[in-house]
Parts: sequence; C-alpha cells; structure tokens
Amino acid sequence: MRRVTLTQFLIEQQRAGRTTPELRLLIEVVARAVKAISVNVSKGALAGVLGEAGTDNVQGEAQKKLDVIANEILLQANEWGGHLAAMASEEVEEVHQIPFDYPKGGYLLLFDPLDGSSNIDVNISVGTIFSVLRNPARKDGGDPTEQDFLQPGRDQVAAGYALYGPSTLLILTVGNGVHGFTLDREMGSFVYTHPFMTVPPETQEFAINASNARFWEPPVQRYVTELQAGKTGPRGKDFNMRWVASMVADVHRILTRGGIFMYPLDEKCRDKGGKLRLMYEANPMAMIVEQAGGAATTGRERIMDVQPSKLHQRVPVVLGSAAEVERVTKYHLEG
Ligand code: P6P
Repeated sequence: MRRVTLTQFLIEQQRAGRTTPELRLLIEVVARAVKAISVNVSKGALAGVLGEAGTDNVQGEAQKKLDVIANEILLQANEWGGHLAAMASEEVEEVHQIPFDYPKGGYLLLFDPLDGSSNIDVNISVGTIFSVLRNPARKDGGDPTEQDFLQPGRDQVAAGYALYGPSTLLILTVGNGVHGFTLDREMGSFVYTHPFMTVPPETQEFAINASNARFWEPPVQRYVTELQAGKTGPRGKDFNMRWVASMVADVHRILTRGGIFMYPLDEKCRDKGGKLRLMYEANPMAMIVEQAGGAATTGRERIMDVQPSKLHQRVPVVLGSAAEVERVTKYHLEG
C-alpha cells in the first residue's frame, strides 16, 4: 500500500480547500516539534530528563524536567515559523509573544506541552495537546492579548495531540474528520495510518479517577453506581474501568474502541472550576471527539460552547461515546 506522509496528507487537504498554506505549514512545524519531544521522552533516564525540574508552573504544580524541555521545544520551533501571531502554554502564565525579529502570521497556537507528566517517571504514556485559533484582526495591529485567545472551542480551526506510547502517534483534525499518523523513526516522518477515526456510540468502558468518588456530585454518583452494578443493575450489562491519569492516553483509547472519560466537578476541585484546562486540554479534545462522532460536555453544556473568561481556566469534562455522554448530561440536567 502506498505510504502517505503527513506532508502529503496536508497538501491534499490544502488542495481540497480544507486548510490554508499557512495552517498546513503551522501543523508541519508542530509535528517537527513533537518528533523532538518524542526523542527526549524515549531517552528517559539515559538522557537525565526524568524527575523534577525544581520549578513550579503557572498552576503551582511542580514541573518535571520534560515539562520544561517540551515547552521550550514547542516555543522555539514555532517562534520563527511565521504562521503565528502568539502562543499560549500551560507552562507559561502570560501570552508568549513572537520575538520582534521574526515574521508573524494569522494564527494563535495553544498547547499543553507534556500532558500527564506525573507518569513520566514510571514510564507510562504521556502526550502533547494543541489547539489552533485565528488571531482576531486587531485594529491597532498590536501584539495579541489574553483577550484575543478567549474564543470558544467551536472557533478552533485545528486541534490535535501526540501520544508518546509504544509508538508515537499524531492525531489531528482540521475540521474534516480525525486522522492519525504513526512516527516512522527510520524515515523520521509521520505516516498516515488511521484515516477517519470514529468513536463508537456505545461502550462498555468508562474512565474516571474513582478515588474521588466521595467528592462527586449526585448525577455522577448515580451514573457510576449504575455502571458498577453491571448486569444486575439498570444498565443490564457489565462495564470495565480504565484510568491512565494521562488524558491523551485515555482519550486515544476512547477514539480507538469507545468509552467515556470523566473528570467532573467535585468538592475538591469545585472552587477552581474543575481539574482540566479549557483552552489547551478540554477544547482540543472536544473538537477531536466531536469530529469523530462523539460528544463532549462539562456535564451541563457543550464544552465547545463555553465562553472562556481566563486563559488558564479549568472546566469539568465528560467526553466520549455519544450515548453515554448524553446520559451523564441528562442526569446533570435532571439534578
Ligand atoms: P488525577 C494529568 O495531570 C491530567 O491533567 C490529565 O492528563 C489526567 O487525565 C488527569 O490530570 C489526572 O488527574 O487527579 O487522576 O491525577
């Protein structure tokens, strides 16, 4: 079978009018950065990249060395490309402006450079999540501000993630379905291996951190208790549970064989608005899951309709097989 690379795929999308040349080149730069992150992640202890960096990120969380490395790789790779007006990263408080001596473009790039990094030191899959927005045409032509990033997820022009697992995958949507690419380390290029990924509407698998059960709201308690009751309960079938604690790994499993992923509002994270970040975790994953025929809500509203108020704001997340997400959302709306 003819091997199609990411470059060829993107050129074909451009010829079909689904991406602009600038967006195509932006995605190519992100893919190159992801390859460099993959090299660092796979070296592990051999490169002295495990363990804590000794610094905290904007969320007040201790950074792993690889968090910092991945963030630097993405910032440096994308600064000079000429496709971006600015960037935002989970690891950086402020909007990252493009250095004055580099050309600017019409897009905003947001990313979580290394999601699930607490798994790095135990050699469990981690990932990179990214989202692309258009830069609002500013009358004063000035540098983009935080306000320019605060667009609802439905305005994303592209979203994707890299999964650093047994193989390194790049999963991407530009609004025409979800497509997966596997890194061929010998060629150094991403090969098109997963065309039009879709989330099965039904499932037997759910993903939630069950240690938080006593903090959940009643609708989540009701939903999970019904799943745990299996054949003997109202669902009439048994369910399985998985929790990798790497959103990218859990979402990829759901894209591959169905399931529902929940990080709902609970008493522990209520005052922060949730655990996961809207702009560079929930929104890109919501675009991917919806493009694959699934659904993504906060439990009460579609994630991609949430009007952001802060760059690093958090939201509750319920996403995956449409029938299950609709059930959980219905339970929330029933109160
Ligand atoms: P917990 C990783 O830190 C992350 O942001 C997601 O990737 C993951 O789904 C979640 O947090 C894990 O949270 O509370 O189970 O450690």
